[in-house]
Amino acid sequence: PRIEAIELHRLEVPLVRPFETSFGRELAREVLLVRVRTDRGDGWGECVAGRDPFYSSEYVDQAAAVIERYLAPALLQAPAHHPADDGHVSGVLIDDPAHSAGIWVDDREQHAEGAGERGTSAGAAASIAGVPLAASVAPTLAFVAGHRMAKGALEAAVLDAELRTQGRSMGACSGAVRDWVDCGVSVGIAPTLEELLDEVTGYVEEGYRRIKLKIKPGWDLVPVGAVRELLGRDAMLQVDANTAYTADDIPLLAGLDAFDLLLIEQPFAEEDLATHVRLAEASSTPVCLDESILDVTTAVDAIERGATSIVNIKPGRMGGYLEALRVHDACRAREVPVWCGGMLETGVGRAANVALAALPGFVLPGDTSASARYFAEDLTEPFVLGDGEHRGQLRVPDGAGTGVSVREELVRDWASSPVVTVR
Ligand code: OSB
Ligand code: MG
Repeated sequence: PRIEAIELHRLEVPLVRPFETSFGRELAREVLLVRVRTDRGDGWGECVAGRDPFYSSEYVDQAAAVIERYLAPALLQAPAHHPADDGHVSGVLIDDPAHSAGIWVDDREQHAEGAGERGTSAGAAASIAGVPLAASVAPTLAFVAGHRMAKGALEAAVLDAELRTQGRSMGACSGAVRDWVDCGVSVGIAPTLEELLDEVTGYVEEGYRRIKLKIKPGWDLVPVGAVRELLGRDAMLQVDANTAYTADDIPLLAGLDAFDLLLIEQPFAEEDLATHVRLAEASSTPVCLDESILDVTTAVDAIERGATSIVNIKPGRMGGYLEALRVHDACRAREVPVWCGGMLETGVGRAANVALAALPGFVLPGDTSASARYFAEDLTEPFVLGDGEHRGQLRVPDGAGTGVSVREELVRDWASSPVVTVR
């Protein structure tokens, strides 16, 4: 496909309950959607940047500006792409009538298909073959420093468009090994302990397989202890500090060891791997990085230094789904468990996250909760937790691209500013 226009859609979607973290309180999700229009159909991507530069230095006004001014023009001006000069995909042109046109597949995928596997013999890399346009996005945009969330939204939209033209689903072609994924839920800081316990009780009744509590100084040992008591010893429980602590808090954080947590997520600043190493040495609770993991290089570095023994993968934070696959592979090769984080995405971003969570290295439940945990109405068909053996799980979409369709009337109705089109 050839990119003909890139649209930016800004929306404000109310949350069903306020979401409070150590860095602030949100009542609505400010959503930036990117639609890539190609000569062969459209694709959608969701930017994970928040309204304010609190979780990360990126924020949504800035992401929209950098896309409009730098990134979208660069993609539109990139020379028509030929798989042969891609470097990422080397292979032969397969003329498969199942696809609307010939697609390039590399040798690895042919072997996997030939073996009747779902693309995952042990150690096989989980990259998506045959998506030269999506694979060209990161190299084309590399001239802009940083702005990973903005880049990730564009790559997601291009990948969706390209896979749709091929009739291939994101999960199946990136090496998914399961049709349903285990879901956890991220629980915000509550006004009172009683409200926290009520909220957690509700999620347990809905079937969530793991609880994550947001913590901050003054909201840590007591609420975590109370929730552990409520859940019982065997339930999966973890905490996320979103960088709210400093090295002086290491003894306090080591006190969380009493609660048998799965992990403690990002207690210290994004740049501060050294203090994470010190906590890992002082405590028995595994340290898991979120904000610090910017790409595969920082992931490997953090693992090798002992700053993280579990990794939270968010494609948007790493500049895209293809980099997220590289982080997955690097972690898997080092036997480091990963799980799929979330950024309060609508169905557009959630669909890609759920597909990612179906990969083999994702051995812990993700922050891939049902649509109803966030929104009264979702922008796509809603994600709903399963029943019976699929209690606490979401089904991996199997339609082409992300496998969900965007309800364009809602995108219009909930718009918070006019659509920007770059041609
Ligand atoms: O740190 O994981 C985080 C939401 C917004 C920004 C950062 C984080 C979160 C969450 C919620 O924890 C995850 C979700 O349910 O989408
Ligand atoms: Mg986090």
